[in-house]
Amino acid sequence: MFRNLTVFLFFLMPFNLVSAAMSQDQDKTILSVSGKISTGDPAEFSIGQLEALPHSRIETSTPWHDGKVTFEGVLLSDLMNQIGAEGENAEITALNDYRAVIPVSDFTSSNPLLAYKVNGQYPSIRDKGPLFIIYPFDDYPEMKTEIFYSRSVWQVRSIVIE
Ligand SMILES: Nc1nc2c(c(=O)[nH]1)N[C@H]1C(S)=C(S)[C@@H](COP(=O)(O)O)O[C@H]1N2
Ligand SMILES: [Mo]
Repeated sequence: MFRNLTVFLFFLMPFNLVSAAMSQDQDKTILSVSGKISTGDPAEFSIGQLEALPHSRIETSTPWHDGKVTFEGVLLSDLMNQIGAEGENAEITALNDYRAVIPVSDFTSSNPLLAYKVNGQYPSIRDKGPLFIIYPFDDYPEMKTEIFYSRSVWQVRSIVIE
């Protein structure tokens, strides 16, 4: 009857453990935003909290994927509005300590997305997840330059508004 062992084990687990196992990743803090923001500092977000913000989608090719890719997430402009960010630059740090500084003006002029889904899936760290900053390269071919590639930070961990 239970072809899938995971499904079978879920039926054996008490309900609270089942919901913990299912929501664990959704509720874990994966992003911290600090600096010149008007909400609690740092503002921390789980995937679930990011999904509660306005949702946007970008379809584009990138130097890191084959063919067109669909990214879903929150526009950095919407995220900045949400936390009342007022600064000149956003310093982005990745899990591997890679850092890039993005002028905040990019957020309204170039519509970069903080993506938590790639082709409908939550990307693992191995697949450059859980958060990937992506620009709509195909809509703005002039952004297909090293400057915007270097701002396309994957495995984003934290943002500091300066
Ligand atoms: N997390 C993370 N994001 C990153 C980088 C990095 O080293 N780590 N390199 C950046 C730079 S400088 C560029 S040009 C591109 C590099 O992509 P490539 O390694 O596929 O050439 O990704 C950007 N995003
Ligand atoms: Mo680069």
